[in-house]
Amino acid sequence: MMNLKEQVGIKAAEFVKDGMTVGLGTGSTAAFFVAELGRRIREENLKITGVTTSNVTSEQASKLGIPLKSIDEVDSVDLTVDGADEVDADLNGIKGGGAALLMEKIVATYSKDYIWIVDESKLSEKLGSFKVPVEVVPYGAEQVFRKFKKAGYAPTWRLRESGEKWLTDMQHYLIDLHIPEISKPEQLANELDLTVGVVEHGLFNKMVNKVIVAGKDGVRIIE
Ligand code: ABF
Repeated sequence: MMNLKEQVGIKAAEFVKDGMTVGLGTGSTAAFFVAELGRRIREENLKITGVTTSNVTSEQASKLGIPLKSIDEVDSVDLTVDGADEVDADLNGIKGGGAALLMEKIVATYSKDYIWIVDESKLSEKLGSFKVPVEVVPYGAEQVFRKFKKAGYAPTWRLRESGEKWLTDMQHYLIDLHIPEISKPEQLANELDLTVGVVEHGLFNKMVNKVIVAGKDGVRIIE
């Protein structure tokens, strides 16, 4: 019996057609999607161009023989498939648990079709069970941290095992916000967008076209 993440990864690959430019997401669920594309390239001679959302995914795709281009080398992306950390009833989501939110949001922005693949544990009525990652430039990051603390967002630094601050692929820090219930994700997103020093954040509001969910009753698509 395939695990839930593998089920949705394989299901999402059914939406990939020959000749597509495909955004390859990051995380353990997206890894099953990328693996299935690798299988189809090997066994069905699928012809696609991949656009990566992280160094980790680039490594996996290269090992699988998926041809890669950067987002700036393609006109646009036909379909991006990615994981998510939490999805609410309006299909707003939180991403960035895998520290790849900036490149993921860039690729998603230039994608004609955008699919998330999740197991049902990621679904919530309202966002807030998962922290909101905020990507900040190192210079002034401490000031931003204090601003979030004053706002009551219970910020924490994303740290490496060594205890050093995590550096993203784009060489920024991550501050995680712990806000138990986010009833107005678009209002919070606007506030973060206007905070000087913030590069991007993990609130992906009104971006995704469909969410493929695997649960105990099988796989379903929410649109
Ligand atoms: C990535 O997928 C991240 O944005 C998100 O945090 C992660 C979810 O990871 P997983 O599929 O391993 O739960 O896109």
